[in-house]
Amino acid sequence: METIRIAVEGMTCQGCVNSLTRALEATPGVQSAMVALAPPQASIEHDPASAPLEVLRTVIADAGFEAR
Ligand SMILES: [Cu+2]
Repeated sequence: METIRIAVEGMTCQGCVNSLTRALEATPGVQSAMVALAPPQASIEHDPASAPLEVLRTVIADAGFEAR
């Protein structure tokens, strides 16, 4: 497992934080996700082989946010 930190744009409230956390943690290869509003970012513990950065970016985009 590796931990990656991704800046996320578009989150405005705790509901955004919760929905993105759920989306990330439902992703195969993601062990855990810690999402924060200030600063807006996600710290994701993942297996880079099964959940590479491109996949994480797609999950964030599908949840309605934008990975920076
Ligand atoms: Cu929100």
